[in-house]
Amino acid sequence: MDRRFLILSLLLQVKSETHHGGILYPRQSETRQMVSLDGLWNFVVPQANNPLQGFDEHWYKRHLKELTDVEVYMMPVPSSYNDITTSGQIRDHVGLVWYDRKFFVPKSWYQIGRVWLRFGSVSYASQVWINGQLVMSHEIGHLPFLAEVTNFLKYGKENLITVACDNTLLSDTVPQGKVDELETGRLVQLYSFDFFNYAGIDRPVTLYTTPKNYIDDISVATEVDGDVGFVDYKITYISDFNVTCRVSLIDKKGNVVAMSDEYDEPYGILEVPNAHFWWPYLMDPNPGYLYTLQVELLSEYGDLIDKYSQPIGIRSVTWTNTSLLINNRPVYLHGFGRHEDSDIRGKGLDLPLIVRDYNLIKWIGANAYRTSHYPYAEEIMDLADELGIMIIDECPSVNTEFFFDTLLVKHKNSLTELIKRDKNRPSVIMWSAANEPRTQYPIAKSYFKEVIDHIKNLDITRPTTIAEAQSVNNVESSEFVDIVSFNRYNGWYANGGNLDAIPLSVVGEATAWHEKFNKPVIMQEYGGDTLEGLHFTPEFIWSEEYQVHLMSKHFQAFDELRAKGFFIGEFIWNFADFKTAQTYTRVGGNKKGIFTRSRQPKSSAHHLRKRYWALARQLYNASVPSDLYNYVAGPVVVHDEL
Ligand code: GCB
Repeated sequence: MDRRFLILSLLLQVKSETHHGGILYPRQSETRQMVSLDGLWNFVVPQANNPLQGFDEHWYKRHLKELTDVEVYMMPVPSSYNDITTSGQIRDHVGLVWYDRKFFVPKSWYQIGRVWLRFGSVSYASQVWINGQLVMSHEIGHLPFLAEVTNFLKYGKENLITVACDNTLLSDTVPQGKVDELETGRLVQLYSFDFFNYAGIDRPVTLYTTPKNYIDDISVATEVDGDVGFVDYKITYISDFNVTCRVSLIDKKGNVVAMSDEYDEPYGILEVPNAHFWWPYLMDPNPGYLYTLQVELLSEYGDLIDKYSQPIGIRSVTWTNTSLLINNRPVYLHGFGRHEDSDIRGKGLDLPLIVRDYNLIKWIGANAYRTSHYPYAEEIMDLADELGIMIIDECPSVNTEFFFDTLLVKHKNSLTELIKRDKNRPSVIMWSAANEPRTQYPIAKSYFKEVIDHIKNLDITRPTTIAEAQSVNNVESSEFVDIVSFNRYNGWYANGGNLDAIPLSVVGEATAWHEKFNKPVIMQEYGGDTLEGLHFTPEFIWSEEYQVHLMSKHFQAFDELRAKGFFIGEFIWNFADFKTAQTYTRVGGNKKGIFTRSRQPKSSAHHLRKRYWALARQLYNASVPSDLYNYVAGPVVVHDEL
């Protein structure tokens, strides 16, 4: 095997060393402490002629700052590394990069129980050392991983953490890619998906403690009946002596509204009379109501051993062959496909950006989005839970072209990790198993049957979908999903410059999907690139006017489809402009956003806002914002009356 591709396979061989238990979000409590390792790390790219330099020279055993034959950069964590420096080589680097930093562990943590190290995600594959010793490896970006590091740390002293991160995508990674070598010998990463392959430690890094005997995982499923809510919970824990689990449900005012029974088993059902249900944004004046499920692990003498508080929402999700229902009320999804993407930090978590995004989502009157084309940061998902935004949660399988067993294993792993992470989120109302896989190939049939069966083995409480680009007549996978989704670019990739055929095409295609599969249908992507500030009347492709008209033609189709009773959602592609690989079809990236990359509205955003609020008023009787329409003219004054 080519020495340059060795790294990824090296990383993967040690995968079994990662933790197999729960992946609960780190939270402080009476029994748990936390230290953030975010901040400025050291960052090094190996010499181009020796990609394995870090391994050859045991970089994990020394401080990167001491290296003299490579440049040592400052690198913020969390962030993608690609756009931070001024080097094109770093932006387009293929293969390994190295990070390290020193950190202090309090003396009081010695014999506190256990210390854990958790990464929100590292893209794409990584190995982690503490004080020169390997502690974990992980493959697949956009998902958290952790390991217990109790015995690797020096207490009351300085410690060194080193991370090797590899962004190489090959035919057996999720998503797939291919590496080519230019005549100059430089490696180039190729991929068919349409967003920049950002990499690095892009989400928070946390060190936290648990007692030796601890709560490992919490799983919750909720139901509603009239105004009663039911919370079905299961707790897993690690303990070397007998313990009980006391579970209390606490409302927003701090009142305990339900508790586990006297036996305090690690499973049970809480009944909540007059429950505040979790409602989607716009369907209720108080959307996104969250309770706290407080779990206490107690010794047989009643002493507190461990405590963890999990936010939960009480709601039901059900579906038929024509509709999707939350708390037994049909919902119509109106929102976006999105990306984690912004200037400079790439896919790195950025709190100002994500709060701005949710403010725009609320401003525009959307009630849903899909995490196209990978799981988003937990902090982003937390806000969806809190604000009542419905999420179609997608795993990182995008544009898969070649199907084989080792890939299937990784694809299923990504879903296992995603569902483990997001299973308790009320905002997650559907799992998306893939975006635009090449499901025209016969082999895709057995592959996706297994993928969907796998999801169903892990979670039967939510419907499944795949965002399809194939035509209704040659798709091999839609028979397995609960909800049919399709992406189509009428007036853009098909019939660019001609908008008049859109309503007929969209109505015809959506109806054909429903007639063939007898399932509810969502249009997951439609849209057209638009250069902010480019204006033409009559509308002309790439102008703001063209995007507005393209949307209006789709709105006509959507209204016709809604009247037919099986059409349950419209998602404009995309929420905001985003960066892609360099290609002559993309001017500085994909410009299909209705917001610019810096999150300012194009004309289309104002247009979409009027529709989404009109839907909210029509469907849920929501009161529309006072600034939706600008004042134009008062009542007509008849001359004779003067
Ligand atoms: C698609 C893909 C999306 C692209 C979009 C486009 O079908 O799902 O990732 O960005 O088309 O703009 O071409």
